[in-house]
Amino acid sequence: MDVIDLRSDTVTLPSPKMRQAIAAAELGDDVFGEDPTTNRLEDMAADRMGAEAGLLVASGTMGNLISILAHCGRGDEVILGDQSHTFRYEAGGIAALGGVHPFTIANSPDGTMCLADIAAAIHPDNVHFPRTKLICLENTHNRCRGAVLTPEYTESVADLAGEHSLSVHLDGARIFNAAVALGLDVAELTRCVDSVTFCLSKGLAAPVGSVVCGSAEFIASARRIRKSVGGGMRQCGIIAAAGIVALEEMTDRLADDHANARRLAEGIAQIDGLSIDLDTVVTNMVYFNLTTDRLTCDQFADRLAEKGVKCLALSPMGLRMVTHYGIQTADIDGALNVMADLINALHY
Ligand code: TLP
Repeated sequence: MDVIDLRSDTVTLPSPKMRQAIAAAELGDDVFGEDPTTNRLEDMAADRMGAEAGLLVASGTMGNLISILAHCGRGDEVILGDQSHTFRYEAGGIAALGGVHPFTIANSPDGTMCLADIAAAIHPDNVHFPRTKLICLENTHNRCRGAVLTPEYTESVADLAGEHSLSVHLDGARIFNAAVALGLDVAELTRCVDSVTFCLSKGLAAPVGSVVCGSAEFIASARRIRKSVGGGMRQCGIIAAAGIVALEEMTDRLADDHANARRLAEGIAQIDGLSIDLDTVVTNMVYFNLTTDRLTCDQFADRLAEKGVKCLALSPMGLRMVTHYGIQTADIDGALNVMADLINALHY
């Protein structure tokens, strides 16, 4: 059975060109700074983000962890959204490994946090409070249905941070999806932040890796922390080689994923028994719900999987499907047919 895997864009497999680049990569020991392919990727990434320097890390989670640990010491506080990936899905690493205190603010459905709420969360220098050091944003915003933060919003948060001598870190795991959706150069979205993590895997389809970008001083500190969490990788040019292809060839094609997500969402809207807010589908994420009580979301996801269509049931958000490099338009139509058949079968 052919499987249509819409659980996440993390399931993408490397392109043939990536596999060739991996095989041909020139290698050295990156802990000595001697892996030429990794050095090239880090320079390319920094250039794309408009930053001074870059650092290859094993994953988006590691990139966010290292960045937050580079900005904050033990007992310092980071302000972040209550729906943010770092707060929800990164195993509490910032608290467990860094002693960093998370102060959460409600994310609006569009992925923003209200500026007044952020301002109110910034602690004055007082012995009772953790020291506020950092604000974290996420673009695109995963649990806010792939919502895109605008450069204007990012700048307004950076301005507020600047007034209080705070830094801003951006979880830009899918920052290229945001840039493509807005029709902007990605550097427009990172211009005012102090650090950004973006993923080479996910929509860019590299098998492993993320890059942290920031000032040279920040990256030097992040490099030391990467070593301390065991992330110093030796001949990591084999990872970087695929990352270079990802940056050179895979960013523009994200528009195809967005078009497929739109097609999927419009098809879901036609199926009696499913509900979706079409306005929320702006990148490659499609969140929707069941309107029938004959099946829970988990049961629906299980039944779909039996028929070769994989998605995620994310209580209380309903179901999530994510389009990516491994999904063609015909797969979207196939998945819609399976969903419609399954829902129809419930009525008999
Ligand atoms: N997100 C994964 C799961 O962990 C939920 C997914 O399938 O969407 N930031 C954001 C915004 C993310 O969505 C993710 C992965 C990460 C960071 C972490 O990246 P990795 O998986 O490379 O550690």
